[in-house]
Amino acid sequence: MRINLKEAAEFLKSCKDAVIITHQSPDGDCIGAGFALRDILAMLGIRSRVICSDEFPKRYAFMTKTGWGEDFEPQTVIAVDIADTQLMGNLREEYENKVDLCIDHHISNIEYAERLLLDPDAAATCELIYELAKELGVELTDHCAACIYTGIATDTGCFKYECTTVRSHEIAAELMRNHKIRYAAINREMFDVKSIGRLKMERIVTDLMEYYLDNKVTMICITNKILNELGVDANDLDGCASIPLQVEGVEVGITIKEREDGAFKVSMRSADDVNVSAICQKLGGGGHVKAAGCLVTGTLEEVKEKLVETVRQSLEVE
Ligand SMILES: [Mn+2]
Repeated sequence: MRINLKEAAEFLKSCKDAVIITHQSPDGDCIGAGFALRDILAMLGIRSRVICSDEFPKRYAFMTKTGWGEDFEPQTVIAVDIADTQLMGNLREEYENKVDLCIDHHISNIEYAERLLLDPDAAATCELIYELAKELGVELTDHCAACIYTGIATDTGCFKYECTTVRSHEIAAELMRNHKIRYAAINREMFDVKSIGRLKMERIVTDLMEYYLDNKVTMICITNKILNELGVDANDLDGCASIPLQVEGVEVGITIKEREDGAFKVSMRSADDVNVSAICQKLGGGGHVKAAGCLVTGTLEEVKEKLVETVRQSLEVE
């Protein structure tokens, strides 16, 4: 059932002993939303605990320093920034049918929760958390403000993606006006700082970049062999899908990553007009207009050929 902000605030006020689920491959928005919500619930005198199927990347450690939460038998299950129960990872089985409230901004939300607060116009779930706090009349701590700021900053690519709205800027401004947030340090940590493994990987990726269709399509293939040789882990791959789009004149950037089982996970990004969600749907996947993905099987050569051909057909139609 869809509910509005007021109803979600009422629900939060009356809930108790809540687990807050964040999605697999956690990002700044779900972590920020989870830990900000935990702060807000604490101010209402409600115990909560944040959980996730995966470990958090190190750069988000400042958000977890207030603690993951208390130990209790959950009475309430809240999901933040989770559009589909599949994204719960190994927590799915336990929680998929038990979510009392989902707070989300993905238009693709499959409405699995008992109550859903969804605003597809919000750039980040953290914007909804901020509005809930206001609705509840809760005075934010600086930590809570920093978590919300981080969620908005990361989901908007530091306020530069198209999803960024007046409201994103207004909330960030209100947070900066009323709180001590180390925003320069946070943004440096989120957007500029790279692990050595990541830098090595970017170098290799740039070397390996392939160009198709008059350089309108760029592609990088990250095989398990490359990962093993470099000794880089999954965290180093975070955000890699945006690299092929950095090339001048490119329309579609494709990143192929080999999975353990030999299938290839494809991330597709569009620089401007091309709808990559439609392209990925043809290959059994989906996503957003400018960022989508799919899973393709076959040899690497077959996969590449299939991808280039599908993109070529779509470019021709336009
Ligand atoms: Mn989000």
